Amino acid sequence: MMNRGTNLIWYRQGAVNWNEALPLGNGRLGAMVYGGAKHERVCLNEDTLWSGYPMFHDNPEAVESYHKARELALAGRYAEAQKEIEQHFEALWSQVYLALGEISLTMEHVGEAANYRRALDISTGVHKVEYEADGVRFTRETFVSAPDQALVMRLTADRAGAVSFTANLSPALDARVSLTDESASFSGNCPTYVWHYGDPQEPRGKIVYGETDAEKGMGYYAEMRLLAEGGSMKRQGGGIRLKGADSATILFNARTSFNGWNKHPVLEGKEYIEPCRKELDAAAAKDYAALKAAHIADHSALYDRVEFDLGGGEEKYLPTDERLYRHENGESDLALYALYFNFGRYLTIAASREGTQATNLQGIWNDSVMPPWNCNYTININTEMNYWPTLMVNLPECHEPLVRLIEELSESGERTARRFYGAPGFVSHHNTDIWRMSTPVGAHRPGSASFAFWPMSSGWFVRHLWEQYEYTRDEAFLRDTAWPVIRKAAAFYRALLAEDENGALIFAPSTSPENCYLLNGEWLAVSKTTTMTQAIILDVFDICRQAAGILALDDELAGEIAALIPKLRPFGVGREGELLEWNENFEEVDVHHRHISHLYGLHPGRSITPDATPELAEACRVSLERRGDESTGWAMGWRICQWARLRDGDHALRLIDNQLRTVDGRNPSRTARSGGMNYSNGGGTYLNLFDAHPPFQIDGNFGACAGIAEMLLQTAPDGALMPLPALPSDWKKGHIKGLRARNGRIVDIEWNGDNVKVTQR
Ligand code: FUC
Repeated sequence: MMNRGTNLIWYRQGAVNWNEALPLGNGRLGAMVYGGAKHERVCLNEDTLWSGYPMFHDNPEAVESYHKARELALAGRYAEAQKEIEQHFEALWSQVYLALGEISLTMEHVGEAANYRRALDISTGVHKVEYEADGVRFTRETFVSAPDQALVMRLTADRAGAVSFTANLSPALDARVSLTDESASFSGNCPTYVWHYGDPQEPRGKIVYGETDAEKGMGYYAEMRLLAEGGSMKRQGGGIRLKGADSATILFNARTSFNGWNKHPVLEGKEYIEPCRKELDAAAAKDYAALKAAHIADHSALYDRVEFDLGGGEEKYLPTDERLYRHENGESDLALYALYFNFGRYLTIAASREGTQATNLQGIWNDSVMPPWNCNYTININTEMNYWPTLMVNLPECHEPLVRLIEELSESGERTARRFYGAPGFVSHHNTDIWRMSTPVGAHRPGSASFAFWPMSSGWFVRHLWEQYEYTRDEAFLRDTAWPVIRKAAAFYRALLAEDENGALIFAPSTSPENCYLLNGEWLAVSKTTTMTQAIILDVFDICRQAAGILALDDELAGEIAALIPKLRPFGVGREGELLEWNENFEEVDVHHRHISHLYGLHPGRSITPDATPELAEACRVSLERRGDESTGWAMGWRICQWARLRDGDHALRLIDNQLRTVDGRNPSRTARSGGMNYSNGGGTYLNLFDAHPPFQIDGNFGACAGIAEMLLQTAPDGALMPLPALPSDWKKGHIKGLRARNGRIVDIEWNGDNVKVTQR
């Protein structure tokens, strides 16, 4: 029997805004369901709907500029190094992930709805609305099916002939719309480029559509079909009116011309209109019960792998918004932690399936054509965080979209290594998109080096390939997929290492993502090196060494790289005992900064542990204390993981509690959608359990999910299990079943006070 308290998200009212709607998805198609009784609204997405086409933002000045900046940084002339980078090294911005459109339904019942409820069962991926109106009981079930590649909505009533509504399908972009008595569709091409509000070149924002085929963006086609038992259907106005049916089914599908990261979506685009229609034909040929059964079987095969229970009382049956409000007022709800953890697993299954695109800043759910931060892949933390729980919660197949992104980036990034650094191997910076942009953004924008000059994501991604191996012990994967990328990433850093004043090896210049220090009253980001840079390079070299050993490779480069490890500049400790963030003990602009990049070695890296390097672990603790427990959504998610690695369960729980504070989305100044972005404190959770940066950003959901898994199970470097390494004192009794350990085994843990039972499968 499904545990409602840990698997059901439900409300006594419909969503009043997007952050109250509930997400459905099959990895490719995404839907946000509002569930209103009289008015239903479903915002739609397709995960390949991006602006632009393959472009390489070249900068012919870059190599020379990089070497100038390097000399300046090595000489301690940081302000000049930063200016050099911002004026001559950087290039253009990434493309944008776009909203597709929406389905809206207006019901014809006239009376007020009574006994209303809407619920998403995350164990089945089925959303259900139920209410009474005009003396009739109505139900509306929605899911997005992976086996049948369609959104399916079923409307029923307990009185014959009572289902009457008008359905509309509307596009978010400029599109051609067409309508029959049973179906509505639209098609078009995505913009070539979207200028964001506030961009120095187009401050008011601008959407540019191409004229010629070569300039046009992604082709797309979307179609909604209505099927009804009884009644009559007819197009009317811009929609389809269904009158007097016993029940009805709505099917929706969309496809684009996307044909790979390096293929022009029009000149070399894939067929998409016919395939989309054919998939709908096939779905329409099945009855609703068969569609639903196939969907649930597919979803639960992934979801049921893990089970988490902390007990809890009757409060777990309350509506989700009431539970959140109670919880932030200090009332106990242990099952809420399990629900929030399960929601992270649910979002992974709904947004990242084999063959689909990796999850972006909003997963796959976005209702804007000018979304915050382009709704792109921000790869200086956010995309990585999206995938932190995936392997731990035993969803290795859901990691595939990220692995593919990394492989493709390692191809596009070869050109960037060559054209921007004159170096071998590959490199990527802090943003990417569906076209696998690997160049630095920010051109000519003062201050941009703090985020744009960051050639380290290629190194961070090596860790993801390595972890895929650690958790699955798949040597063929390590050899055929991971190794070539690991080697190329290592080759890039190796070629560019410099010596610091003590002869230790560093990568210069460097930044610590998005953070700044004060020097002579000036905010600066660029310095000689940073702790994160060194930690990532150490990680890459160490993984390279280990992988070459496991694969028994006789590889000259791997041998040279292993020999460089002891020469890398070690981590430093600052005046207050904190882990040093830059190469010097600079005065920080913001001690509470959201990024905790310098702690990379503690998490997600493994070079700092309380056992092997207790002094450094202690320095990380001081750093975390100084940064504080208040931050943006994702930044609290990262802190949960860090505290778990420090084995302080009570502190980790304090961060989870902070992250579960509501940002209810009704107050625009706290909501910060589309326009303002909150860069400091104020993060939390929307009423639909989405993470609030604010605005909505999905990484925090995954960071917290991973943090909870880290609190319950870690694996020591020698492969030994560490059950319950950071168990909060409030979690007295419970079980977690089905997590994966780094030795590739499945682990069940049950505990009751000091009594702990661990089983490996
Ligand atoms: C990073 C963060 C911001 C935000 C953005 C999308 O740059 O510093 O907080 O999450 O990505």
